Amino acid sequence: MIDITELAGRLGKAVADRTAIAPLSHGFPELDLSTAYRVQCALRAAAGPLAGWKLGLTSRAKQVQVDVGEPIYGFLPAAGALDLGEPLDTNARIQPRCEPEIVFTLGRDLAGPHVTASDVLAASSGLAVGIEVLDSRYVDYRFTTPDVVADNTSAARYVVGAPVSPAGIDLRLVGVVLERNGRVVGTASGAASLGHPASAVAWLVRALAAEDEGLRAGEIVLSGGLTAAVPVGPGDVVVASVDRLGTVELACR
Ligand code: 0L1
Ligand code: MG
Repeated sequence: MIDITELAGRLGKAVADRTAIAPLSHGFPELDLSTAYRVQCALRAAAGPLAGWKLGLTSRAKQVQVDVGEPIYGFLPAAGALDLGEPLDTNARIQPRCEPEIVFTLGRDLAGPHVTASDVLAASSGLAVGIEVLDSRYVDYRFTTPDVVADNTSAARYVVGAPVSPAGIDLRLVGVVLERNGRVVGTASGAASLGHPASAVAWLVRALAAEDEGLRAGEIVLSGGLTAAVPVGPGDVVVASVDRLGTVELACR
């Protein structure tokens, strides 16, 4: 029988030791998706105040990169936020990677099993460009879907730009550019995330509804990496730009 607390403890120890571990599924081949979300839930209970949620693997580029073919979700602890201009300490991480995100801010609560992309847009008070820093606790980012769900979808840190009004922006069509040290390393459009980033958020709300949970006013949602994530190390500077939403820069030390 799987001990949820013990598995959450292994992942927490990997963070504390800054040392990647073997996928949990190697020792526990019976680890399934619902058990993995219970492990993630145990991590959430220990993570302090929540800033919001994140989608993972909503774009083909991301699914191909880690060879996992379905969307997943995780949580964003408030303590994971990087302020604008605050550098990422890569020595505090195991194997950090950065990816560009379209970030929603909820203007009101949103929950329920039938929520649509239109509902998400109507409930959102702002959109912003963000950079998510991933840091898989598994060696070389090799994992099964339950493994990565248990590991809170590789979430580590995130930085979010100033929000703009969603009015009049067709998120499917906005262009996305990811640069590292002045070179373009990824491009996409908003449609890369499940056809529409708001559809990705609607998927999240429906998934949370199955657990009697939902989004709260003021929470943010990272709607899913739009390009493959790029590895970063000391001295790197990553810039994510999204048409109509702006640009965010993250320096690494
Ligand atoms: O936020 C994401 O799309 C990442 C989900 C987990 C897979 C990965 O580590 O790249
Ligand atoms: Mg992401």
